[in-house]
Amino acid sequence: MSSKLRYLHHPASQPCRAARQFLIENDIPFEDEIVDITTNINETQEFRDTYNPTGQVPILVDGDLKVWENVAIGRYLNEKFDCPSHWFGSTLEERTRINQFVQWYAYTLRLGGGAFHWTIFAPMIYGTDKDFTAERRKGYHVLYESLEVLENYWLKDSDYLCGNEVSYADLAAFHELVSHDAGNIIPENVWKKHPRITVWFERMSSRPASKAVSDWQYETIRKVMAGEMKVEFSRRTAVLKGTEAHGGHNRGIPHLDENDDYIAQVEA
Ligand SMILES: N[C@@H](CCC(=O)N[C@@H](CS)C(=O)NCC(=O)O)C(=O)O
Repeated sequence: MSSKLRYLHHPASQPCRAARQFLIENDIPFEDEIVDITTNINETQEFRDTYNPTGQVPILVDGDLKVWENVAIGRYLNEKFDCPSHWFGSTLEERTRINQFVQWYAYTLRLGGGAFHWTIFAPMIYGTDKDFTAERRKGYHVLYESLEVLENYWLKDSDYLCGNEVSYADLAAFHELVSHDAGNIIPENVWKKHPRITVWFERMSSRPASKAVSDWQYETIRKVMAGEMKVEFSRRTAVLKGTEAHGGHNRGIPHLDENDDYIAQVEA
């Protein structure tokens, strides 16, 4: 059996692309394994028991160890391979700023991915006759609030989000915006209102590894939007959990809603 790291991911996934770019940027050898999240394969009990109880990707397998959550994967690799210190910081202050960013991003910019998910993927998952206005509005709300903070705080005085060198924070945020960019989710006038984000995004896009990791997303979403391609989803649950506005999208997954009796079931 190979002792190489296995990286389970899907190229449409923002967190998967972030950690994959980290592997590539640092020349870390790994085996790519695509998990087809257009199906329910990752929701099976077997997948959850073997890899990740949440059923999500990315997942890094290193021997018996399974690491999930993209930032935890980045941190693990950073320590294991003693990567250059700009990725996760060298001083206490630098490390803290990066920690602060990745915690902030997880419940803001990341959930703003709902603007993309409910615009581009949801009609292919649930059908084009369904109305996702509420989900899209929620996604846009979180996304636009996050863009304000990126522009006026994280990028206020520096070329990168956590200083003047690239860090893991930039990879995590960049791949959120790659999806929005590929799906034309952010209108031109909104980009224009955020000049620092625009320049930073171009700077990040010019990295060779950014291109290698994002090409699939740009090409696939371009074809989908041009009507040249339809991604066949055989699953009927959301892929970006936590961005729903109504219950019922995530059958099998606890989702709190006025019609949901999950708490009652647990308490019984
Ligand atoms: N907090 C996780 C989120 C990972 C995540 O959202 N993965 C999505 C793809 S973007 C996924 O696996 N969705 C499939 C599913 O939930 O069934 C991380 O940052 O790694």
